[in-house]
Amino acid sequence: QQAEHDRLAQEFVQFSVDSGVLRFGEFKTKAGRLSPYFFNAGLFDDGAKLGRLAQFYAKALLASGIGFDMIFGPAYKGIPLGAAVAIELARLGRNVPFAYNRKEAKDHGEGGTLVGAPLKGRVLIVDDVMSAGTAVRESIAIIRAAGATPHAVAIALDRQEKATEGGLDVNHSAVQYVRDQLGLQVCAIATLADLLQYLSHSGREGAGAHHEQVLAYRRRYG
Ligand code: OMP
Repeated sequence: QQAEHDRLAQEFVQFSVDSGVLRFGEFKTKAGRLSPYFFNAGLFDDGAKLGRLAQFYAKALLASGIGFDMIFGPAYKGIPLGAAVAIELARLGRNVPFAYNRKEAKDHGEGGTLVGAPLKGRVLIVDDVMSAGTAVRESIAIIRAAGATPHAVAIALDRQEKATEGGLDVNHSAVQYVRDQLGLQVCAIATLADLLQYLSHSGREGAGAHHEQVLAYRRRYG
């Protein structure tokens, strides 16, 4: 299972670099950290790339053995991701209900902030990236408020960073917190460790320097 994860993860990192989704440079993260790399899932920006991305999520999910009753895609980026993963899972014979939220409540028509299937049972959150873990906490609150059970999170990239609390870094990773404190299972197509592995092998120009910079970032925030 580990070998299968590693193979899929390396293929996924390569796909992300080729698609311009994973870039190297200087970026500020949501938690205010200055990062030498950034993963912008919005750049999986055509039908073929979205379809391939959904295949990676579906394979990682099936390999993880995580059980769930439905999919929730948090606004905004989780909406197309959740939809694409739901379509791919159905194609593989595992059709599950799908829902997403609006950021702004609608005051006419059907009203409310939730769209799609009613939230119930064990809910799988499909999102793009986890860094400090604040985005996933918002999804968990929405699912609980609807009376359903936040059960697992599927992400493309786990940046394996320290969580924050009240804006301050704490001494456990965001994923550890989500697993141990919030009790959710986490399935990531690739992690920071996979990215480092890729950079240490890649023949790409600048890979050596990027490897050093990402290692330094991990020493500070990992
Ligand atoms: P946390 O809420 O700190 O876990 O950050 C997750 C969010 O940060 C993602 O949903 C993205 O909006 C954004 N993000 C990326 O998309 N890619 C990255 O490489 C890093 C971040 C980030 O800002 O940490």
